Amino acid sequence: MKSQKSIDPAVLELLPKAALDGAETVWDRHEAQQPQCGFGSLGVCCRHCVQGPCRIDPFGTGPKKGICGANADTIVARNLLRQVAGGAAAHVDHAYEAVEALELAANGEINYTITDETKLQQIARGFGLEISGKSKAELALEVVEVAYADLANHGNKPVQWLMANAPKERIAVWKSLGILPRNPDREIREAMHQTTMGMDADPVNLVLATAKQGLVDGYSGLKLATDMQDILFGTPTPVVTEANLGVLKEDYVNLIVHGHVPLLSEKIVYWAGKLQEEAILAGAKGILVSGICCTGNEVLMRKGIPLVTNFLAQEIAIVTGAVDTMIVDVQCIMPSLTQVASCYHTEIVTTMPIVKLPGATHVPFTLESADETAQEIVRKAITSYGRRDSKKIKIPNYKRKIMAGFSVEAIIGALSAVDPDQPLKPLVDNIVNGNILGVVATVGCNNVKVTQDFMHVELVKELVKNNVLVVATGCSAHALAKAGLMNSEGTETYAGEGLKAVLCAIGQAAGLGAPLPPVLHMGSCVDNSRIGDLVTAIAAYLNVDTSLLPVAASAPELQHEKALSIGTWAVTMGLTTHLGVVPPVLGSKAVTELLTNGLTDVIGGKFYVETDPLKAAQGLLEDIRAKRKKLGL
Ligand code: BF8
Ligand code: SF4
Repeated sequence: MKSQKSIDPAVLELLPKAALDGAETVWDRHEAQQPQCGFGSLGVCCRHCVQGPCRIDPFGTGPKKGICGANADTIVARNLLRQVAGGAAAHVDHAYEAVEALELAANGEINYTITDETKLQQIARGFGLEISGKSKAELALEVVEVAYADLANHGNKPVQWLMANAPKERIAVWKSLGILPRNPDREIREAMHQTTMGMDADPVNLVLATAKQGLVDGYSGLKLATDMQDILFGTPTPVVTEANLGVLKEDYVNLIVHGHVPLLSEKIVYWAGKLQEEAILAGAKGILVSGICCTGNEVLMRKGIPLVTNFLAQEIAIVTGAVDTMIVDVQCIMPSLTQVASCYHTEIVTTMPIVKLPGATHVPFTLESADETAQEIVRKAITSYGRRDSKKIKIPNYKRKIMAGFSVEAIIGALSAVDPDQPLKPLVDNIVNGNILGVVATVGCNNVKVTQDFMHVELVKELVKNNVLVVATGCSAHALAKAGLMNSEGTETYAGEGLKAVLCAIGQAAGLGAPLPPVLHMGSCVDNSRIGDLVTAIAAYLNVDTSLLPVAASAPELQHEKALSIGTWAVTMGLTTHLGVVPPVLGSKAVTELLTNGLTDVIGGKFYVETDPLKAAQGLLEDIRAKRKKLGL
């Protein structure tokens, strides 16, 4: 399977066209990079000072120390800490922008509304804020103040977003390990400091600092971002749409939103709706907005916008020749997009001051000018439609129906139809009676080192066959959507008998007239916080520590630093966390041992690396069965 580029038939159909059109893809560049550097792959290369670069010879008789004396353990652990801090920085920065947006919206300074007052109140209550007698705006400003207080915390008080939301048993564990984060910005700065030349050389201390970054990511990144975005744009409820390149329509203006932040894409969706007439005047049947990567997930979850494709096929979307404009915000945007676009009529529009691509059109996005910017971009797409070359258009006829929008609130809503007083009871009862063996969250990316979507899909098919309920986010969710695992037919085809019975019963009770899908789409990568909330709620309901639950996580095809930080957070939550791609740590036996075993006694969770999907499924099933046994199930 390794030699095949993708299991996605739409991608396979377009790859020869890319070659014909002269569009170089990620797979071409991956091939040109072979063989990739062994030192880098093992994590034993250091460039943290200008005496370097230094590299450790992991097998032979070459150097075992860098020029300063740092050994493989130090170098590997330092590199990992920097990567995880990099991922956390991306998520905290994302969250920060959402906090600012809520503040400006509450002050009436921008044209964004506070959509979900119930969520706002629920979050405010979590901080012990008084609700009664306050307007939405007043309460929002108080919540914003709490968020800013975390980001401006000068003392040693732990991050409030964590203290109010994390399970208390977990907080006790993190406190005893001395890894409770204080101010997210300070912790990220500290990680940079701790890993610079002449600092920490102790792999245990460095790995614990990495765990702390996981908590920064989980609570000041993921959780904070999701909370702010739900207040502003609404908490998702079930939606039905379609996924894969076949959602593009030849006779429509195709505008793709790509990136991560919904602040602009929400406005694009709104204005695309308003400006349909202009598209019709330009000769199209209308405007179709569709999404790639996590901003695609954001507008899917809240607005039912179809998914085009996931990370690895972002270039391939352009190869259809039918994409008029692709607008990007932040993260996971391949710099190659403009080169691919230059083979077609497609215009790439960058919007953020920290993401500019040579060859793209830059339309600066600010919250204050969001409506004008969105209109300008939609009109650009309409103009771009007029430049199409019909001979170059080929839209593969592959798409799958999907049901998404499974926020925790939506899941509880569906379960309430079975038991309104104790909504979690039907879920927990079915875990106890074995209809549901356990729950696995599959998250994260595509990675060109793996046949696109293969790990996600094969792993998950095996899990659901064995009655594991799967929840998914990010590009994993895209992969499973494209493979037909996010609709009722997927339940009929793939779910084991016990799981099927539960999904049918809940689907009927909730009035869907069909079973719930075997994989529940819980959103973007920052929405991994929703999975954290679900796990926290189940643990609280049962009054046990999260590390005891028959729950695991998996990033089958991870590529991004963000996926490493999310995975680290999952481990700190006490979960066994599978990685389907080997992270660059094997150059240190000590660090590898700490991550996959040594820390388990103290933290409860561990990384589990397995590159074969069926073996990985067996490993996760064993882990879940062992946890069930411990609970007496
Ligand atoms: O934040 S899963 S490739 S798109 S990093 Fe990127 Fe990975 Fe996709 Fe979403 Ni998450
Ligand atoms: Fe080499 Fe040490 Fe400098 Fe790293 S910090 S580049 S190991 S001298």
